[in-house]
Order: sequence, then C-alpha cells, then structure tokens
Amino acid sequence: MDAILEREVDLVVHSGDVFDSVRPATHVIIGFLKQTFRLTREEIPYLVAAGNHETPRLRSTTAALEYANLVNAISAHGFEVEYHIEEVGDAAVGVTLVPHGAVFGTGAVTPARGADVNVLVTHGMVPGLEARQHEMGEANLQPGMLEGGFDYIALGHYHEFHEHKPNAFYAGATERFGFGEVESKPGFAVVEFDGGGLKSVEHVAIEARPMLDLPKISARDLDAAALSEAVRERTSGVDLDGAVVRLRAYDVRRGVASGIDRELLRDLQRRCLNFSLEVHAEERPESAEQDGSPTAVFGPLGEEFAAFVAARKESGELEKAFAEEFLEKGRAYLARAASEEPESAA
Ligand SMILES: [Mn+2]
Repeated sequence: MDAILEREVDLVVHSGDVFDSVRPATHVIIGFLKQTFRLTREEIPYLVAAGNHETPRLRSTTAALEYANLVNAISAHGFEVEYHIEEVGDAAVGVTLVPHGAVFGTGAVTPARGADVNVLVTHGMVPGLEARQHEMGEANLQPGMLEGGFDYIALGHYHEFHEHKPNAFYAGATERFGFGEVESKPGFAVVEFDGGGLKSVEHVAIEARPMLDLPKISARDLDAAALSEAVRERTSGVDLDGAVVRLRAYDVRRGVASGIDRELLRDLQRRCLNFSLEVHAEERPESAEQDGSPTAVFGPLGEEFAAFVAARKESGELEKAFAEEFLEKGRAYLARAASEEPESAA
C-alpha cells in the first residue's frame, strides 16, 4: 500500500482474490479495511472484481468483500457485470467489473458509453496461457470477452506479472503463495493513459516476505545424527529470520527421520515465519514430486502429533504396533494436507 501511495495514483483496481476464502478471519478483514481506507480517504477511487476464492457458491451467501462498501470502495462480488464511471481529473474513466461469478455466462463485454478511458477488470485464466514451459490450466475467460474496445484489461488469478495482449495484463500477486512461486517477483502494475489511450504498463516490484528453497539433501548414507548435521549445515549462514523456508531431504532411510534433532528444528521454526523440513523416502526429487506429497513434513503440527503418539505409547494407552502404524498414517495425512498448497495460479 505504501508503494502504491508513493506513486500518486489516480485510481486503483484490484482484479481479484482479495481474500482466499468466502469467510476470511476477522484480522484479515480489518487489515483489508484499514489499507483500503488509506486509498479511499485520499479520494482515490478503488474498484474490485471478486475472484474465485472469495465468491460464494450460493447466491444467498454474503461475500466478505461487501465490507469494501463501508470504506467507499466499489466491489463487484456477485453474479452480474457492473459498470462504473469515475471522474479522474478532467477524464471520465469507465470501469467494467466482471467478477468470477459473472464470468460464466458473460459473452462479449463492451465498454461503458461516454467514457474517455475504458478499463475491464476480470478474474480467470486466459486461453493459451503458458508459463515456465507448462500449460497453466483450462481457460475460463473466453476470447470474446476480452476483445471489446477497452483501453486496458486488468486480469487477476495468475500470480505472475504477465502480458496476455498489448492491452491485457496480469498484475501478479503481492505475495508468494507456494514454493512454485519462489522465483516470482511480487508487485503490482502501474498503467498510464494519455489522449491516445494506453500509454504504458509498468510492473512495480514490492518487498514481500522472503522465501527460500534451500539446496536439497541427499540422505542415502545418513543416520539421524548426520541428517541433523546436514540440516544444520544447510541452514547456517543463511538469513532465515521471518522467511518462509523449505528444506527437502531425499532417500531418507526408514527410522532416520524420527531421530532428527528436535531442538534444532524448534529453533529453526522460531526463527522462520515458517520452516518445513520435508522428508522423502524416494531416491530422486523427480519421483517424489510426481508422486505429489512428501512422506513427512516436520512442521509444528507434525511434531505435536508425534509427541502425542509417543506419550500414549509410553503410557501404554496405545499398543506399540498400533502406535507406529497410527503415527505413520497420521504423518502421511499431514504431509498430504501440507502439500496441498495453492498452485501458481489459485
Ligand atoms: Mn483466483
């Protein structure tokens, strides 16, 4: 938000997924209202088209984005296309909002009449989007919708800054949302117009939480002490404070993971915003990645679960054989849940 205000902007559009759910936590809503009001109290028009994450499945459910109205932002979060005209200096800017709920069922969209500059804001996947050599998924934005005579089309959903057409861009996300995005540069787009229409589109990178994917450990010949030492070696001399960090170990022999130095892991978890040590039994990273999920993730939850099982095994509440199976299955479920992070586009 500071970076936006530094640019002396005339109008702000958000192309969706302000929130990651229909019912975001209270502190998230309050953060949104506070930051939005910093724009609207400066009389900067702020318009939002809702994304897939924040659009209710049922038309009767109220979307949290409706709170935007309380701070004079305009949000389209229902199932209809909305047209707005904003006066910016002596220009009339027509903003057409096509929220996720209106994408299906919307054919061609035409600009509002009587505006000097026309902007379309929508959320979804454009046809033929390829990124980092792989297809991103099925398009839900039909070409017809993007071919109206707009000066600019602000796209949301894909997390990278990306030019779809000379007048249609994804601004990219302002944070990274998973290790698939470790290389991405969070930010926003500054778009300028002059008498002839679109003048320039510039990506402005902003400081986001650091994300580090540490060099993998090949653990074939390592016992628990040696693996702990390898973790220590990979994490020393690295600026981990407040970062989101992943360290993967492959070819980890059975029984080794449970002996990893807990104090070391606790210390890493304290220093990082999030530290996850992924332990894979597979020999090669590729096979584990194809398979999808790590065999174990040592985050605070995995640790707590292991301690829970150990205590009950100790007390005799759980039989030894059952406790081991329970632990292994539970860990697999936790690992699977932890690996279900959003893809690059979400
Ligand atoms: Mn989305």
